Order: sequence, then C-alpha cells, then structure tokens
Amino acid sequence: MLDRNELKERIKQLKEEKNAVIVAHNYQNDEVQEIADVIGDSLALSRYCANNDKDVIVFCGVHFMAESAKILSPSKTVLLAEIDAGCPMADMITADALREAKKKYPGAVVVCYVNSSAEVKAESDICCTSSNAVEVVKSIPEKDILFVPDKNLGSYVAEKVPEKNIILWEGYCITHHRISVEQVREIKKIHPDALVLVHPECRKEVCEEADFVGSTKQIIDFAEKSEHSKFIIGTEMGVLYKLKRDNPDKTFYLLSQGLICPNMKKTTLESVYNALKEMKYEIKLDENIRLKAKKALDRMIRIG
Ligand code: CIZ
Ligand code: SF4
Repeated sequence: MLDRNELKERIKQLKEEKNAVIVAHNYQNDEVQEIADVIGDSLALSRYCANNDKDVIVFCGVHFMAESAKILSPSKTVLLAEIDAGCPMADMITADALREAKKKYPGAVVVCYVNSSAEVKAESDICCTSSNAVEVVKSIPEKDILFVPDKNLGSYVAEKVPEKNIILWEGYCITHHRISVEQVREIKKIHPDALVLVHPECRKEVCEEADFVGSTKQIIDFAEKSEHSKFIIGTEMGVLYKLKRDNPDKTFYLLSQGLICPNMKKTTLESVYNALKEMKYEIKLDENIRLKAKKALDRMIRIG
C-alpha cells in the first residue's frame, strides 16, 4: 500500500502522462482539495473543464456534477473518481415523474436546479444554481414556474420573487435539511459575536435566522470580504478547507457536526489515483439527452 506522499507523487505523474486535470468540489475531503488543480462549485468546475485544453477530466464530486462537465465538454473524457457518489436530492426526481408533472401544469416553465440528472435537465426549460436561482427565475417572462427538485431553494426563491407563482417539488438535501432552527439558536448563544452564513438548501426557518444566505461560492466570498472575524457556517463542512486556508486570521465554527455529505466524502486520494490509473469511471451520455440538457444549461449561462 502506498503512503499519502507516494500517492500524491503517483497522481502527479499520471496526470501528466494522461494530459489530465483534477477538479474538486467545495465539499470534497481536504486531501482531495489539496491535490486538485481547481476547487469550486459545480458550475465553475464545469466551465473550467470546458475552457482548458486537457484531454481527461477527473471529477471529484458527485454524479450530476460530472454529467454537467460532460454536457459542456463532449469531446473530453470525463471520469467520476467514485461511481457510487450520487446526490440523494438529484435522485428525488426522475424524467418520467417530471413529464407527468408537466402535463399537470402545462403552462409552467420548468426551472431545474443543477443538482439533477442529465435526463431531468433535458426535460427542463432552464437550469439554475444556488448562486443564480433568483436571477434565473426573475428572467422568465411567464408567471407560473415549476421549480425542481429542491423545495428549500424553491421556497427561498419564492420569497425573493413574490410576483411569480412557484410550484415546488418534494425534494431536499438530506444534509442541509437536517439543520433545525433550535440548533441555530443554540450555537448563536455559544458564539453571540459570530455571523451565521447558511446555504439556501437549508429549511426556510433556518435561512430566516441567518445573517447571510448563499451558495458555497457566495459564503466563501462573503466571509473573505467581511470585516467580521467569526462565522458560523451552515453548509457542508468541506468549505472549511478553503475558508481556513485563505482566512487564517478568521474563526469558523461549523453550525452542526451533521453537516457532512456522505457521498461527497467517498472520494479519497486512492480514488483519484485509481481513476487516473484505470481511466475510470467514464461518464457517457446519450447525445440527444446531452443536447437537450445543454440547451437548459446554456439558457442559464446566457443570463450570466
Ligand atoms: O452547485 C454546487 O456546486 C452546489 C451543489 C452547491 C453550491 O452552493 O455551490
Ligand atoms: Fe446532494 Fe446535499 Fe450532498 Fe449536495 S450536499 S451533493 S445536495 S446530498
């Protein structure tokens, strides 16, 4: 068995041999973020993949993210380092179920959170991320919106864009939905001088208790620019890697020890090494689905 340093060295060699790039989501294990060429949210990573000249992308994240990279970079080999790393929220909707819902709400525009399969994106009119969901919904002329699959992000958007009629889907993130208002109040009592930053995948009542609600990137940017020095972080613990690395003078407390996404934590240095060595697990998409899903992603990207 190779030790951590040997593994890192082998990964570096294989990366050059295969002309590959390693991209890691903000929720990945620290050791994976450490060796990645870039760390970011799912859209930033997909765009990074599309804009560089490497042949192979090793995606350290969950399945839908590697699919998004493949949608935007069809000629590249996209590998998901751990094939069982899925997103339970993305699995809370299928293309069949969405087709049925579209029959029930024929006039509604389907806005689909990027945390969804390529098949679901292909059935949607436009995608959104947790950074741009409000802007995406505001850009739509129609009043009726079918927002899938995250009911918490959907409720957050509904409050910000009251002129729209937002129909919610019964989906949620098992990691963020678990946070309760009581937990927020408790930790605020322990650290009364810290600002509370939470992700919009948290329940509405939790978001209402927070000082700031935003995506991983928005939380990271907010903490970096803020004049405050103490923060309670209400999103997956992986973001602490970048927050602590880039802000050594600031203090970060995790809102709850339960803020761990088990799927994100499946990827380790061994997974990255095996992925590169054996060129697995390759993401393949039906071209018709890819093109339809790309249309929904492109419509979002045009909004900026
Ligand atoms: O889009 C992403 O990467 C996710 C899942 C969360 C976020 O807030 O960045
Ligand atoms: Fe899915 Fe939640 Fe994990 Fe993100 S944190 S990948 S939404 S289960």
